[in-house]
Amino acid sequence: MKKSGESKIFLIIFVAIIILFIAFVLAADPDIIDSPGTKVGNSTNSTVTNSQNTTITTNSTNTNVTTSNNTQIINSNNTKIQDSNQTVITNSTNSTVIGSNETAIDNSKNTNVEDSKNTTIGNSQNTTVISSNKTSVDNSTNIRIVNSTNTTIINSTNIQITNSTNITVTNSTNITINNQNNKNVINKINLRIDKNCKEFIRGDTNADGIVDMSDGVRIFEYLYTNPSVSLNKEAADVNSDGKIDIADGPFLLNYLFGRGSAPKAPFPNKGCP
Ligand SMILES: [Ca+2]
Ligand SMILES: [Ca+2]
Repeated sequence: MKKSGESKIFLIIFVAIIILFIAFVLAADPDIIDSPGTKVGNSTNSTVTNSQNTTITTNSTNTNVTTSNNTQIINSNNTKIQDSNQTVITNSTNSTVIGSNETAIDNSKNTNVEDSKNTTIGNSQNTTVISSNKTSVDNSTNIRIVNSTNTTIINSTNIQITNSTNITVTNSTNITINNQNNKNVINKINLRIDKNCKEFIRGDTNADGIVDMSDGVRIFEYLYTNPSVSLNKEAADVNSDGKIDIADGPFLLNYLFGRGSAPKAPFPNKGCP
């Protein structure tokens, strides 16, 4: 009798272990395929495929979403969204969005968007957008836009834009734009446009950092007595008409004596034209 009782206990423990194991596997690795309206919370390694209206919530990590619509990712880490539509990512870190349409990212960190279109990023940090079209960034910091078109940036700081076209920047600071086309920059502050130019101050023809009489004299010297004298030729086009000639020296002197208008940018601070 004793032996039979022990066997029963062992059997119950064995079955309990199997049930716990199955429960653990289901909880740890939910696979959601072709399933509408699924909610997943506190999970790891979830895969969502061909599904609609999926919500991944609260403290989930390593979630993969592929070819799905209307997915919400909240308070999650390491989420990958691919070939999906209408994805919302909120309060999350380390999210990657590839080949997707209509992605909204809010209050998140370390987000990468690639080959995607119609992406909206708000209140976020450390965002990279590559080869994407129609990206809007609002109230965010540390943004990199590369090889992208139709990007709008508002109220943001620390922005690098490279090889991108059709950019509108409004009320933003610390922006670096490299090799861009069709830029449209409004209310710019601390804007630096790098076209491989050496920064200069218009009028500072001897490049000593100060615009004064000696710069006017240097123009006359270059034009009339010593053409080999050191002269910053971009700075010497003081009236910005595209050439250095008899008009530039008097233009500068008139300004210095308070009789004429100031040179056009870059002036009085260093910059590129
Ligand atoms: Ca000077
Ligand atoms: Ca000129």
